[in-house]
Amino acid sequence: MTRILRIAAAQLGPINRADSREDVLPRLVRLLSDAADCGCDLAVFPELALTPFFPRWHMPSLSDADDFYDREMPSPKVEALFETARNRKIGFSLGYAEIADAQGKLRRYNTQILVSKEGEILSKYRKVHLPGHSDFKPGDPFQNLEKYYFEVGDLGFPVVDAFGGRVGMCICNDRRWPETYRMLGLQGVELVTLGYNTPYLNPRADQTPEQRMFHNHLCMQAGAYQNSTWVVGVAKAGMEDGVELMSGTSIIGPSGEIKAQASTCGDELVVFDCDLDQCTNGKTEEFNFEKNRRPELYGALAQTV
Ligand code: CDV
Repeated sequence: MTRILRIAAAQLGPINRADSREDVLPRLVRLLSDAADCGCDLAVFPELALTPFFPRWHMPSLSDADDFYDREMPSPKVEALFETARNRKIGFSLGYAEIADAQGKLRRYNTQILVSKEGEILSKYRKVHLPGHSDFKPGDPFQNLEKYYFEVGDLGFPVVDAFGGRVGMCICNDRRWPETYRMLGLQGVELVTLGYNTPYLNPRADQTPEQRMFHNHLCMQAGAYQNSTWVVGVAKAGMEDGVELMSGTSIIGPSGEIKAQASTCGDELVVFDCDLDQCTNGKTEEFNFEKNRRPELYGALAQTV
């Protein structure tokens, strides 16, 4: 039996602050439905796919941002997406801002879920590598307040048996850290679903847009190759409330090569038939962890910041 998964990277164009949830959800439903029309098994949406990238704004109280978060999933506002998955028999991976009630204490996470073709949540990941700062930076053209709005994820790096393979998730800045992919790779991951919101401008570094796009692909391609896994990296792109977010949505094979890539900065599906069996050679030969990794010499990796 072949293990070919037809995957849609479901890139979103900008979601502006003036866009209500009622404006946004039909765009996701349309993409999911179009992906089902293309015969896809799974559609991958970006990070914070239901809202603008609100960490760019400072709000004096965390609760001022509550409308950007979901407390339950599916919430009534998102139910139509789950219904489409069930009706059209297509899975999806979705990023959103989560408020969890942990024994009376509210905790906020940047979260991604994996949903089956039956509309069941199969796995949840909470972003570990939160970039930016927790304090307002008045001199910056926009903020990057992820450390203010979110806590570090507490679910580790789960990998589950799903869609005929081993599936893991990570979110945006996680893609720049080799530890992310290795944590997934050590669990035999064959498909990483990954959403991002990445501005072309980095207010804290002198980097050209070309360098920014190069780094975007470099880290995902390296992660794919070194762990012999498919990586589906999906942007929220375009000019969102005055900040230009990069596109570059791509489906990357276990060889590290980009197999398919977006051509716009708007809502767009990038579809590719991902053969999960192509992960096997790299895992058994060039990157055979059992034979070639030397964890006894890697102590500093887990002991040093
Ligand atoms: N959402 C993100 O995590 N974005 C970061 C930017 C802000 C540096 C990224 O790594 O793309």
